[in-house]
Amino acid sequence: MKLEAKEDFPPATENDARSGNSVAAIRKSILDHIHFSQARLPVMATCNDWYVALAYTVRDRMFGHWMNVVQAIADPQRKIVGYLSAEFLMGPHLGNALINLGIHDNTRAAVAQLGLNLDDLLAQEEEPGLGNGGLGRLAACYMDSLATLGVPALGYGIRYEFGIFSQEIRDGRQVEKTDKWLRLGNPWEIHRPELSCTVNFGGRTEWFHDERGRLRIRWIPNRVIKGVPYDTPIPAFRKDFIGILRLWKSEAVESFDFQAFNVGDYYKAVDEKVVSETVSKVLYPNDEPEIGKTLRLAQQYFFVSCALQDMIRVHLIRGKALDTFHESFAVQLNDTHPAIAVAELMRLLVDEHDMDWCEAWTITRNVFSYTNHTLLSEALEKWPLPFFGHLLPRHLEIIYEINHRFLEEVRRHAPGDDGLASRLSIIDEGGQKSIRMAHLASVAGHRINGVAELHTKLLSRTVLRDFHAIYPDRFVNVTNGVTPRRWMVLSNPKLAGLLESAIGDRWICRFEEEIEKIAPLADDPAFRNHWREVKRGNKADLAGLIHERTGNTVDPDTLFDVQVKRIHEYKRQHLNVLHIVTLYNRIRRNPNLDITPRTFIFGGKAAPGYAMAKLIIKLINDVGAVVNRDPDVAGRLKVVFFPNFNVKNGQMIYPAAELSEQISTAGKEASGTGNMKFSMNGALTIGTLDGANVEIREAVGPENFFLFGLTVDQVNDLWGRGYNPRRYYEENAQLREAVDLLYSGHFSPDHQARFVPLLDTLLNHDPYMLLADYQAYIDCQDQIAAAYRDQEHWTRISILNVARMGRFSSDRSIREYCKDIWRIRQGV
Ligand code: KOT
Repeated sequence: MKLEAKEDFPPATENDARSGNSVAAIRKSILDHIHFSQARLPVMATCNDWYVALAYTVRDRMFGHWMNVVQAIADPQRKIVGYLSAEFLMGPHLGNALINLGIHDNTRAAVAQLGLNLDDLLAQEEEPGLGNGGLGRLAACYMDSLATLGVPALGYGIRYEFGIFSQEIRDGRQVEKTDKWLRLGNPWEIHRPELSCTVNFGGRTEWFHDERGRLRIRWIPNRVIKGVPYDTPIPAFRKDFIGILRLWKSEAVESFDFQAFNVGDYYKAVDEKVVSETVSKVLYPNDEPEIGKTLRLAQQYFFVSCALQDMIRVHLIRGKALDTFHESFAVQLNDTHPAIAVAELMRLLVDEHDMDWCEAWTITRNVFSYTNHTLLSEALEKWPLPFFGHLLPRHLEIIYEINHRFLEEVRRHAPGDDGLASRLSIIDEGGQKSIRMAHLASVAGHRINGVAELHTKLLSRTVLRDFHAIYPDRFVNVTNGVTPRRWMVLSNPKLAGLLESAIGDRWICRFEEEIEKIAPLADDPAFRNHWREVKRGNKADLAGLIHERTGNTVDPDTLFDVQVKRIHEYKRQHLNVLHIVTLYNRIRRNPNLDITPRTFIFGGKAAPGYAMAKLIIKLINDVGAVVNRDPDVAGRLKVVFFPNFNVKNGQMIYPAAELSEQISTAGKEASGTGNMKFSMNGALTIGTLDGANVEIREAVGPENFFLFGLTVDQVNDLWGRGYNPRRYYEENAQLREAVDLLYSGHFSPDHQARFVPLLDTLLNHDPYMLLADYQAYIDCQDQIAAAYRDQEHWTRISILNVARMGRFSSDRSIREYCKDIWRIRQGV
């Protein structure tokens, strides 16, 4: 279907007050919204009222672009990406939209004419924290790149009423606060009740004869809820295109209320409403173990069913029959959280649209592909069979049928190898029977990808080894990337300005080709001076913020050594702490020691149920409290924990960092994306050969990267030989001194034994091999301290880091997905 512009419906013009980009037009539009959208007198408008009026003003300027996307979605020639993700960690919209629409400066001027400051309005926005960390933020960067590359895309997810908790630090401990991000409304979204879907749960299945006398199966659910979509435009960078983020809210179905009313059960009806709304109530804050939670599975099925119903609707509007569904959509499963989509598409095609099983399976296989984001066994999703069958009885049958046919194929491939069949089976028959969601996704997906070269290699050698053996061609690597729009232009305007004065602005959307043009300037002393001024300015800004948020005074002339990411034992924030305690011991022994002054900055949330991660937060704060006030240290060491690390705070922290800590145990971090954000902002990396660190090091050059630690092979080898962490403690005086000081209660005088669980774990098991990597880490940090003293050299490396980050733009990642996975042509 081609949507023609009709004479009697002229398109909105470019220069009226609703879409014009001049200072006057923007100013007029803000005032119009204060009046017409909010019914406020300007003199009585609050800062939030002005923020909302500005948000509407900016949103208006995306509607023209939106219509272009509607055209593309209606065009049967164009394939659409359906990105299915339980998390989208978008970060604040306003600043990003101003940059991408190219109206930042005019808006600042327009706002100033109204007697306001744009920064105050930007600060008003509550960030939609609809994700835990890396996985959700990746989905957000990919939406930005899809739009910028002109690929029609719908991001499907859940409109959680409460996103990731906000973190406060009290007495050095994490305190979780619910995230009421919708409290004051959300001006960015468009409510689309007319596109609502219904989603069933529970009940049973039964055989029946259809009108043509064929014996078929139908699902008799015992619960139904409604999914209502809310659309948010994700603007492309300086192109008249957007991506659509379509998030579903769960509501009660009216007809169900009536049923209850009919029997006079008013309270049951109200109850039903409460239960239905619960489904999209809250984001699960865990970054690790799945604990068989009904609500979690209900959430996954809920948004996936809505998404597929929506895609089928779009496909049919294109005037096409369902047997070509795979020509309209490429659907990416962002890890296994949406993997139930495989069974749901089969159900929709076979049960609801009467398609033959084999034809439906061919389509399903063509549509889906699967991205794996972790090798940690505790994070691999499994659902116990009885529990799964209780919530989704029809899907259980479908999964059995998929598995049955799949295992027949396996047996043809390797006759008599029952071990192989049971290892590959979607159903784990050992112990408590369960469904392995990664297997479901791998059986169905025509492509399976890891998120960094090392990760993809390990994936095909470990977790999905048997799948790789039978289907090697399904496996591809797509190394993660991040958007230079948000993570450079928006968050680091000083650096962006300097880059623009040197090489123009083409690097912003042609990062791969253009950014390397600054490399020769690494040898230009004047440019290096400017570079240092930019970093110094960002450090001073962050120092101000740290003071405001924590009360700590930090010196912008010290080395800013930063580790911000989720708190997890495998990420080894406590290895960083061992370094701090080691330096502290050196100073205590020799108070006049000449060391490179450092500010250690930590940030990150711990899953609320992860006791060890929470103890690590307390450890950082307790060590900080003692070190920061020790007169012997005399400002040479400062330790701060920046509370509530999120996108907004990240935007302030990455640009100010000089040293990026990427110190996970080799083989544990699938990729990492913070590592890329730091490096793009001129921080040097201290890192292990893990995840994308390997590729970052190759790209920037080994001489410009501080490498330490065991490799994956060495880690495995050491486990094989029998790892005894206590031996490292006994044989290394410096390490022993650090560990003993922690045991002694020096940092926890109010509770001497506080850190015993953590220290005992290190000495007795040390599952992440901190003690094995300790000395290499300390030696590497000593080299860094020396290198930092040569500021000319340091700056040179910093410039080269940025110059060589071309590969790590999410635009490159999305181009690879388009070509190798989605088989899609790019738009603009
Ligand atoms: C969480 C639960 C189950 C499965 C996967 C996860 C997960 C993985 N959540 N975040 N990740 C991170 O994803 C990032 C984007 O690919 C990676 O850079 C990072 O290494 C993962 O830890």
